[in-house]
Amino acid sequence: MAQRVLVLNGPNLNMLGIREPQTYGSQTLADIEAATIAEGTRLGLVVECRQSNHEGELVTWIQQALGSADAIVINAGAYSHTSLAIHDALRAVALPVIEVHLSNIYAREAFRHHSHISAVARGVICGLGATGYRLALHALAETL
Ligand code: CA2
Repeated sequence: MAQRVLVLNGPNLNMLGIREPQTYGSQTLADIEAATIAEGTRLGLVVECRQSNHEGELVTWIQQALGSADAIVINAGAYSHTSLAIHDALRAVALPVIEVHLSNIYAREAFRHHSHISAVARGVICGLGATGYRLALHALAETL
């Protein structure tokens, strides 16, 4: 049976392609999601993409992934640096997680250098723009 991957994007990522193209690129979130789903299809994965500006909603979706997804790709946006709740939810469901950031968080402000997601992630991809989501699917396709 095809492996199912839940791709989660956190706060403000719905603004992609509208503001700050120098930092986050010119593609919209819809563009990135379509390319990610298409790559998943090529790899034999069923990909579902969701975005929320709300920490609790992301936590709920992570909990619901138990039984409905085989792996999670997550760009939790600024919650990566602040959210123990998302860390705890990812730890609780114990699914393979790949953390993605569009920008290179280590080349930016010091407050972006630590992510609470990384400790519960199988791998972390940052600084490669939208390509990072597709690379995350390749990593999962090889290991799931
Ligand atoms: O590089 C990433 O993917 C980030 O997760 C993006 C977050 C940031 O807080 C993290 O440190 C790194 C911010 C997402 C904001 O997205 C925007 C997109 C367009 C315009 C404004 C914000």
